[in-house]
Amino acid sequence: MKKESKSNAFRHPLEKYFRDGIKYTTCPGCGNGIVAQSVLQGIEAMGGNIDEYAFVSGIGCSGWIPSPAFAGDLLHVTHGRSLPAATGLKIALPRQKVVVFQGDGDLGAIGGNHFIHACRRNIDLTVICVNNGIYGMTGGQAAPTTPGGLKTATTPLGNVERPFDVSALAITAGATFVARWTTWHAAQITASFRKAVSHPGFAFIEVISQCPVQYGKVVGMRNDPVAMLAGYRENSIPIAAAVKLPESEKAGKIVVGELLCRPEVPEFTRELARVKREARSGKEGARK
Ligand SMILES: Cc1ncc(C[n+]2csc(CCOP(=O)(O)OP(=O)(O)O)c2C)c(N)n1
Repeated sequence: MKKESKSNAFRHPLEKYFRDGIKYTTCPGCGNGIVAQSVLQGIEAMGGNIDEYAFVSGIGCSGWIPSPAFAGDLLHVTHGRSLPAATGLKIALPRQKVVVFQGDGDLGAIGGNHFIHACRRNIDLTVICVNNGIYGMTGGQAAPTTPGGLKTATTPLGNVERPFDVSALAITAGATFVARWTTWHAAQITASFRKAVSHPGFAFIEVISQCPVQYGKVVGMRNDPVAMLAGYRENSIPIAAAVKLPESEKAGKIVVGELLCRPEVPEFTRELARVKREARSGKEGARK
């Protein structure tokens, strides 16, 4: 980890988690900065030792949240493949806290198959899906999370597909910790992140996040992150209230909160270690 600067000049309290000389790259108003800060606040609150973590990301704007800026171990891999890379890393270094950043396209489209199987295995990873509802980095094409009817670069007449609910998909596929927030809920993201990295299994946090440039352009909020954040505040309902509401009142709303927590389900790398121990102690031979 980097040494703390001795200069008297004002330093951002989280600057120590960034590599020297690297400029953080986002469009103005992008939600990635809020996601980065929320996660680093969680790391700070848990003792601030970034060497305990390994960060993995794929290709897309969200891939630049940890890489190359965070002053910790980083893997920046091909589009959609962060979960296979993170799985290998976790198996090789089971004590490392492995944190994966994925866009909704990276996770739900090209990486969709990897996602459902990582959930099913219940491998101890923390996955943060920055869901901006579009392909941000490549010019605003429709993603599997793009709302029906939306006119995007690839759906000029309106999107005829229905979107994935990525948190519901995570729950159905077998993830054992699932939370959904928006970038309006920075403190709640931090709290969920702390819980997720301590959770013994596949922990998934969906963060609905503003892309003022691409998504903003197609919904009439071009370059207006403040309006997008205000929309998240007005349209969010906590899960405790949402379960009592009829479906008709939830239409167009974002249900936020901790959606699932099942720490009792066996975790993949621990099960793998158990099977290896049993094999070494001769139990495998006994089964033959
Ligand atoms: C194999 C492969 N297919 C397609 C691409 C082009 N590509 C790069 S990023 C991206 C999608 C980005 O969208 P998302 O994952 O939602 O992330 P965002 O940029 O919105 O954060 C695509 C299609 C690629 N780099 N590699």
